[in-house]
Parts: sequence; structure tokens; C-alpha cells
Amino acid sequence: MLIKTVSAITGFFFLSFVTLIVWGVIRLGFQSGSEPGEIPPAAILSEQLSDGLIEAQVYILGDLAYRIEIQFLPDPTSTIPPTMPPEVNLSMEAMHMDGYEQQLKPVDNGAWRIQGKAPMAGIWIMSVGYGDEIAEVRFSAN
Ligand SMILES: [Cu+2]
Repeated sequence: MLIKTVSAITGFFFLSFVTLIVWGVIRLGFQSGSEPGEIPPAAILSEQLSDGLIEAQVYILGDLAYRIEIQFLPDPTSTIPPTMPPEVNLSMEAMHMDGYEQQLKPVDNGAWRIQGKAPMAGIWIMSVGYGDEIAEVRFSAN
């Protein structure tokens, strides 16, 4: 009985140890995948719209400044060309602050960048999409 308990405890610690190592390796892999000095995104969006996959990463740069990276991968059946930029808007719910249309700069085929400054600090909602097909993500500007 005692031996069983001891081996169970040892097994548990061994498993925890292995999990910790594996987790550390995965984390390291992610870090080396990003650019040096790159801050992690404050918000990440990934949503399948009826025309394709829309993805976005919001970076908060301080002093209300932000940078948003957007990628769109149209489905093979989509009529939207990969070069067509989505519509991007910023709004603040419960404050009737909306309609902050964003200017997209192309960085690649199906990839765009937005750089701007939030009109005020707080929780913003970014909506991105084509026509009625819109995905949303919240981020905190400060
Ligand atoms: Cu506001």
C-alpha cells in the first residue's frame, strides 16, 4: 500500500515535471517565431466568415497608439479577391462613439496594416469584414 502511494506520488511529480518542460519548450518556440523586440498582441482575432478566414492582431504601443495587422484568406469559392481590403471600424460601446473608419495599408497579398491613435483610452471594439460579414474583437487602448 505504502509502495503504491509512493510510486503514485513519484509518478505525479514526474508527469508534472515533463509537462513543465514540454510547456517551456513550446513557449520558447513561440517566442523565437516572433520578431526580436516584438511585443505580444493585446488582442487576437481569428474568425471564419462565409467568404474566408479573417485574422487580426492588435498591438498597443502606448500613448493611445496602436498597430493592427490584418490577414484575409478567401475560400476557393469566394468572389472576394485576396487583394481587396476589408472594412475596418473602431467603436466604443455605451458611449455612442463609432464610425472610426481605419485606413489600411497593404503589406502583402491578403495582408494589411493599420497605424493610428485612439481618440481616448478605454475598451474599443474593432470590427473587420466585408459587407454584412463582420468579425469583432475588443482591446484596451491606453
Ligand atoms: Cu469613448
